[in-house]
This record gives sequence, structure tokens and C-alpha cells, in this order.
Amino acid sequence: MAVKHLVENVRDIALVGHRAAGKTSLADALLFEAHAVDRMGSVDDGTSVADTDDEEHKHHFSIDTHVLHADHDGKHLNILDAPGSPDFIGAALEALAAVETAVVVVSAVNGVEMNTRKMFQEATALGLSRAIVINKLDADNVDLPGLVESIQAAFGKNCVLFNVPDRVGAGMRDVHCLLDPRQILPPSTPVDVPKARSALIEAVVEADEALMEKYLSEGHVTLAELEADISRALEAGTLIPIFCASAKKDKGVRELLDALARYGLSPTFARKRLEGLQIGSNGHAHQLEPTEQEEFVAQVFKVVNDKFVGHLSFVRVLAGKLQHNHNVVNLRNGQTLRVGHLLEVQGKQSQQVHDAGPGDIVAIAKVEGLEIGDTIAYTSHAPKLPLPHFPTPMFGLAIEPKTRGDEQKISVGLHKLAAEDPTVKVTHDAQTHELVISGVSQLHLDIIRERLKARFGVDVTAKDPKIPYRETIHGEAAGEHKHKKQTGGRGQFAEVHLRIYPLSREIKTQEQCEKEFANRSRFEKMRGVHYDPAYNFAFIDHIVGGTIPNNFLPAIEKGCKEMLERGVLAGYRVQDCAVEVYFGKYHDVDSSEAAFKTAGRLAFKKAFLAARPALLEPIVKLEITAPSKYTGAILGDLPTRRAHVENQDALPGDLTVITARAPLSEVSKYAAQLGGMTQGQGSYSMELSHYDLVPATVQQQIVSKANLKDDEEE
Ligand SMILES: Nc1nc2c(ncn2[C@@H]2O[C@H](COP(=O)(O)OP(=O)(O)OP(=O)(O)O)[C@@H](O)[C@H]2O)c(=O)[nH]1
Ligand SMILES: [Mg+2]
Repeated sequence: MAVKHLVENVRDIALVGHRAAGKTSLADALLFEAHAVDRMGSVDDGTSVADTDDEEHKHHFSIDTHVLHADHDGKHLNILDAPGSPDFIGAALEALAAVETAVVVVSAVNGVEMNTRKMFQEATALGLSRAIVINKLDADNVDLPGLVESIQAAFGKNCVLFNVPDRVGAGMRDVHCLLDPRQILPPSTPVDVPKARSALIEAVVEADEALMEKYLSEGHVTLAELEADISRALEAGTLIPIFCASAKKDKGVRELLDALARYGLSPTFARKRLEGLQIGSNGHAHQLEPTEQEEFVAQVFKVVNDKFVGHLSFVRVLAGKLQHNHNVVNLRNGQTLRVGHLLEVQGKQSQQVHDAGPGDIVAIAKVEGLEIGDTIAYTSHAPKLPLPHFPTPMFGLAIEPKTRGDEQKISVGLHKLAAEDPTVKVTHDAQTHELVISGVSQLHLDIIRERLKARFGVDVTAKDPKIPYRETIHGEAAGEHKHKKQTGGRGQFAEVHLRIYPLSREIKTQEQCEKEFANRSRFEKMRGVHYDPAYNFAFIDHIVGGTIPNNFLPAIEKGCKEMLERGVLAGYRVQDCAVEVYFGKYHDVDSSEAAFKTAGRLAFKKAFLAARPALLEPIVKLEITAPSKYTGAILGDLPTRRAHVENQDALPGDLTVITARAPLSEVSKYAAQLGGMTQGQGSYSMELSHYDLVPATVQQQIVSKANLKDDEEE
């Protein structure tokens, strides 16, 4: 069967931008104009072809990237409608990873917003061709020249009007292309037309030296010459066309469709992205080419568990041809997978196709084991495509079932949802014993919880995750415990005497531990030491004269390790200490491993509490970026969070980067706080730096809150 679309005739486009700019409305209008649907969908009445999810209908915003397609003017357009809320940035980045062109939609009412900038920057960093749509030009009080100016201030002078509306506001009827000098524009046109036209022409000729020379010497170029150079200018980035539209009133949509079909970059421009990727075995390897004749290589950019269709993995084909009923290799793990059905997806609808060529975006149905970013190919010597970059989720919530016994269902549900969203991580904190989900923001995780309920039928409560404090000691101390119980038949008896010491954090291995600490110069008759790097803990057997039989020492060690995991002061993991067991008593009949474990545990606890115990807290490194006008507010606030500012730098675009270190407990909600201080324009990254002592007053609060139960003797 022949490939449906020639590579040259495919256009892969992502609609991105700030929340509510009208991306989904524009997608619906584009489909309507291309006759891909009979009726124009509307987000407001829930008939959008793109926003199809229950949660999207409920909240009236997009959450996922929706995959759409339309044929126009002999071209096949794959249109990815991305959500604009920064909370769902993962989905928007998925979309950008699969296309050649980013269409950044700006609302004429709100102008350039935070996520407009973010998406433009991401598209630029990926080397995509960019276009801008000013939407909602039918609204009242629109200042088009002012909007163009602010777009140029944010993204550069190569952002130029490609077409202009006859007028703005409710009376807007159509848009006129600025390319053709013969076109007479109505006097109501709200921009200086000759100036706008020159700016457009200059942006086009800038990508072509010969044409530029002609333009400079002769003062004009022909329409045909300009048209021939537009794709080149788009690729070079000398031209970032601004299109005017009202998606809702279906104005300027047809013209946008025409321009995308005509001038938009085809998947042959993916060559840039494939640069340096070799295919073939040693000696016969060659540069991977985005052609139909090439060996097949594709990348998964989105996965979804659809209520009706089941598991779908969306792939963008980069080279060669993917055929249905064919095996592919997942290059991440070498696994061979059987691709059965291939689907071309239109929102909720889908249609089977037999194959997919370069640039095609199709869904592989019912194949588990594919993750976002995976490269699939026919042969294992194909190159792995670079992984799309997603931000590390920093907003955590500890999840608990509302109904007991739902734990398993919750864990399964959350892992499935996390597989669909690269900015969701699910972790079981071994230390705090909590199931923690991390996401981008409160809203992001609220949606995840809604979906958990809707799709998996489980209700959860969420609270702030516990801060993973650690416990340690500053001094040395001894502790002993006699465990004695006489309950009917055989009794229990064990007595353990031990000493506890701080252990340097520099020690990392058994060898180092023996050399620097647990040796005969310190413990004269030492019989052995076990070092555990996970806790930086050493267990030293210094029993002399058999006061405790050898076979009970492992039980004592186990007892101590239980306390390491459980914590002594406030229930947090213990680290950086050594235990020396030096004396004990046993009973021929009543002593048992269980008795020695208990005695070991309780002796450890007594010694620990006497050895000047202290809490350590995680300190994180923060890198905060925000417009410079907020620097003062941010710097003023940081010290109130026990943070130390380390550096401050200026970035282009009047941004400032601040580096600081702060205790995690003080900045676990920093996303919301920073958002408040910067009107949503600040962003930050956070990573663990080290553990440090908790100030005494804070320690007291944590310990009294923890209020640990007394350890009963078993
Ligand atoms: N007046 C006017 N309103 C519009 C236009 N386009 C969209 N809207 C309205 O703007 C609101 C948001 O539209 P959407 O299409 O959902 O915007 P979006 O960019 O997809 O939003 P997110 O996906 O949540 O980022 C809706 O109420 C639309 O009816 C337009 O051209 N003119
Ligand atoms: Mg939308």
C-alpha cells in the first residue's frame, strides 16, 4: 500500500501559548475551514473536536495535547492543540517534541503573557520554525500596533505582520495578506500598511543574500520571488510571521490555513533534528534521513489510556515507514513489540491506517511498554532520538485512601496516570512511609486526583508530604537493656550493653570504616565490624569472653537497624553513628534471637537518647528566574525562609536569576509563594543540596509534634 502523503506535503504544527488565548477554538476553526468537520466545534458549548475529556469540559480549559488532522490544498496537516496553563506544561512540551512548526497563539485582549514567553522560548530552543497568531481581534478595545510592538519587544524584530484585519473589534470582516503590493487595503486597516509591508519583505529577503541585494539595489522584489523564499526565511528564523485572527468568528482562519499549507515547513526540515544520528551497523552507517526510503525510526511523544479505545501510544515518524502488523524494537530496553493496529486520531474519533511515513503522527493501539520519549525502530542498530526535556515536578502531596483497602488500586491508578504525564512522579517514600505524588502545581495535582476518582473509582485525601528529616548524634554514650519475661512456659532473656559513637560522614565504605574508625587501636579486642553505607552505620562486635554467644549477635544488629529505620527522636531515619556491643548476659534455655533483638533495640534507643541526639534537615538549592522588577521582593522574602542567597545574575530580556540555599521545609510551597510575588511570572528549579542541623527551636517543635509512642517490649 502506498504512503498516503508525500513527505513534502505533510505539515506538523503545534498550537501553543498562554491559557485561554484561543488555541482550541482556533483548532476547531481550522478543522472546519479545511472541511475536516461539518460543524465548527466550540469550547464554550462542549462541542469542541479537540477538548474532549470530561475534566476539560468541566473546567473549560485544555489539559492534554489533542491530536487532530486536516487536508487542505493538497497538504496534510497534523495539528496538535496544546494546553496553555503552565500547570500542564508537560503536555505542551510533548506537542513541541513532535512538530516542525510552533504556532504561538496570543490573545489580543491580554497580549504577551507568561506562558506565551515560555512556549516561544521552548520552541526556539528546539530549533522549530515559529509563527504567531494574534487571536480575539474581534474583541473591544484592541490596539493592534501596540500588540505588535510588545511582541517585538519580547521576541525580536523578526516578528512581523503577515496579514492585517480590515478593522478590529466586532466589525472585523476579513484579513489581507501584506505580501502582494497590488492588494488595496481598506482605509480602516488599523496599522501603517507601507511600513508593515516593508518589515515583512525585509524579514523574507534576509534569508536570501541574492534577493536581499536585489531588494537593496532596486528597491523592490516580485511577489513570486518573495513567495519562493518564505519557507527558507521560516527555517532560518529571519521571518516569524504574525497572523491576525478571530477564531470564534472564523476570521483569518482560512488565510492561516492557506499559509501553513503553502509555506509551512515539511518534515524534510526534521533533518536539523536528526543531525549526527547514524543508522546502520558498523562500517555501513549513514546519516539518518527524513525520507520514506530510509529505515523506519519514530518517537513516542504521548501516551494515553483512553476510556474507549484503551492504551494508545502516539508516535511521530521521523524516517522510513511504519507498517501495521509489524514488529518494532523499543530502543530504550531492546524489547520487541508487536504493532497491530495503527490509528489516525481526530480528537475522540480514530480511523485505522495501514502505514505511516515521515512526519506522520499516528497512535499505536493496545501496546503496553512504550513510554514518552521512547524511540522505536525496525532494527536495533537505529539511533536513539534525543529525549524531550521536561521539568522536574516540585509540588508534592502525600496521598492516603479515603477508604481502607484502596491502597493497591490507588498505586496502580497513579502509576498509570504518571505514565501519561511526564511531569507527574509517584514515589513511595521509604523513610516517611508515604505515597507521594509530585506535579507542577496544586491545580495540576487536583486534576490528577479528579482523574484518579473518575477513571479508577478511588477517592484520596492529600496532605503536605512529610519532610524527610534525619536523626543523628553529637556525643558518645552507653546504653544497656535487660529483656526478661516469664510468661507461662519458656521465658525470654537477653541483656545487651553497648556504646554509641558519631561516625564521620566522610566514611563511605567498609574499608574506610575499618581504617579510620572501627579498628583494634580503638576497640582493642574487636572481633568484627559490619558497615552499612545506606545509613553510614557501623556495627562493631567487641564481645570478650563469650558473654553473648556468637549466634545472637546478628539479632542484636537487626534490633539496632530497626531503630535506624524507625528513628528514635521523632520518627526519622538515623544516620552517621556506630554501635559497639561490648558486654551482655544470656540464659541457656530462655535466650532467643527475638529476645536479643529486643534488647539490642532498646539498648540502642537509650544510648542514642543520651548521646546528644539532633535532627538534620534537607537543604535544597534554588535557582529562581523572574523579571528584574521583582528581584527586590524575592530577595526580601528569602531570608524569612531561612534561605541564604548565593548569587544574582542578569539574563537577556530583563530577567534576573537568583541562586540560594534554603531548608526544604521552608520552601516546599515556594511555587505558590513565588507566583504571588511575581504575578505568575517567576519560575524556579530546586534540587537537594545536603543535610544540615535543624536549629534547636525548630527541633523542639518537630520532636514534640512527633510524639512517638513508647516502645513496648515485645
Ligand atoms: N472574543 C473571542 N473569544 C474567543 C476567541 N477565541 C476563543 N475565544 C474564547 O476564549 C475562551 C478560551 O478559548 P479556548 O479556545 O479554550 O482557549 P485555549 O487557548 O485553548 O485555552 P487553554 O487550552 O486552556 O489554554 C473561550 O471562552 C473561547 O470562546 C476569539 O477569537 N474571540
Ligand atoms: Mg485549549
